[in-house]
Amino acid sequence: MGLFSKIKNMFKHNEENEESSLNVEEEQRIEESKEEHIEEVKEETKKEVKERNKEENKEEVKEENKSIEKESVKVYEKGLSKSRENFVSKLINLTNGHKKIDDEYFDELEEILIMADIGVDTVMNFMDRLRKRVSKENIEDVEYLKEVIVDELFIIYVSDEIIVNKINYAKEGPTVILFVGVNGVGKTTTIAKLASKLHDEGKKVMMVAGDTFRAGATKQLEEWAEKTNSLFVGKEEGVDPSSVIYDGLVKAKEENVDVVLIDTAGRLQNKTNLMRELEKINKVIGKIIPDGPNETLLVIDATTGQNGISQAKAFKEITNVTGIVLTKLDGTAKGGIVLAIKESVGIPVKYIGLGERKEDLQVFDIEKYIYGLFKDMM
Ligand SMILES: Nc1nc2c(ncn2[C@@H]2O[C@H](COP(=O)(O)OP(=O)(O)OP(=O)(O)O)[C@@H](O)[C@H]2O)c(=O)[nH]1
Ligand SMILES: [Mg+2]
Repeated sequence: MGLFSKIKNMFKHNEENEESSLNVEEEQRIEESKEEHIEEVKEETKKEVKERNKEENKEEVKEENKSIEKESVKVYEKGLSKSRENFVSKLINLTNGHKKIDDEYFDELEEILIMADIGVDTVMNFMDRLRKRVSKENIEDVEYLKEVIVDELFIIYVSDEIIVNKINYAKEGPTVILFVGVNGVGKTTTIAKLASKLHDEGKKVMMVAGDTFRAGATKQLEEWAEKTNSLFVGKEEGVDPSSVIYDGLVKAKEENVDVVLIDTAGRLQNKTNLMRELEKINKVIGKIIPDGPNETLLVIDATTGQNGISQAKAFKEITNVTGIVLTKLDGTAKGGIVLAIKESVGIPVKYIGLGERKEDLQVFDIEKYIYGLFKDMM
């Protein structure tokens, strides 16, 4: 089965589950009432009661996870609607306009992919592979080729690697996540969204205002800390960010914080200065948290297209970026940038921003992404 069909079935299955889960609930209720009856008759030991509670909790968590998962698919669908309308309608027009798969077809397809911000190199690679596959498998049906295209786009992302999009949480002590990126890409709001999610998971969160450069940046973060019930450490404008971070991490250890989110200023005008500053920050973090930072997340604004890719390449040179947060995907019709980042930068996209609400920050999932992008074709 092709990946196209696999993804299609996977999410279809999700929708079907919604109906059938009623029956499961009913069955469960009957089971539970039976159990209650037995309980009346039989005296149970405390241990047995405890065990059952554990099981029930597990079921509750399972149900909760299912609904979070459904919500997440919806966020992807909604957030990628601009890209989907743009990309899929072009792809459908291409299919309708061609009875045969010929050079003209490939040229048009190439243009569509480049316009979707997939990146020239990535597209060239993709076209090579597609042409080979078409000739090897003797593909003549343009309708079927649409599915092959989705399959191949998926393969670009996955290649042979295991995709590590999970945050690397510390086994012990605070997990330190450093946020870097140029002005206005969404660092601070991403920190706020993530803090709020972590708080919902029961984690104790601290925000550290390492952007001491921009007037008002500290105040802005402090307000987010209040709104998200996070601890906050910040100092006045103009002080050395490393000193704020030092104080923050000392306090985080004292207060048994689970996750520390550090905001930074992202001026790229002077690469050497930024590199020195980040080196210093990393050194200070390492002094207090030997494994820290556990993550350095580079925030990129998806609406800036190839410019964002250049930023990723530049930051990769100056510091150890462990993951990318791609914001404002909802604001672009060129959602293909996710694929370009993977191929041309080689750093995993860990989170994507699909809107301004906290729920709109999602762990990046290639299958949901492909589904969000091609739903109307499936
Ligand atoms: N539509 C949309 N807007 C977003 C998303 N992420 C962030 N934004 C908006 O982008 C704007 C800039 O966000 P900030 O978090 O202030 O960016 P920053 O990187 O901290 O900026 P500086 O502190 O100036 O360097 C804000 O208006 C956010 O609401 C997203 O995923 N979708
Ligand atoms: Mg900011």
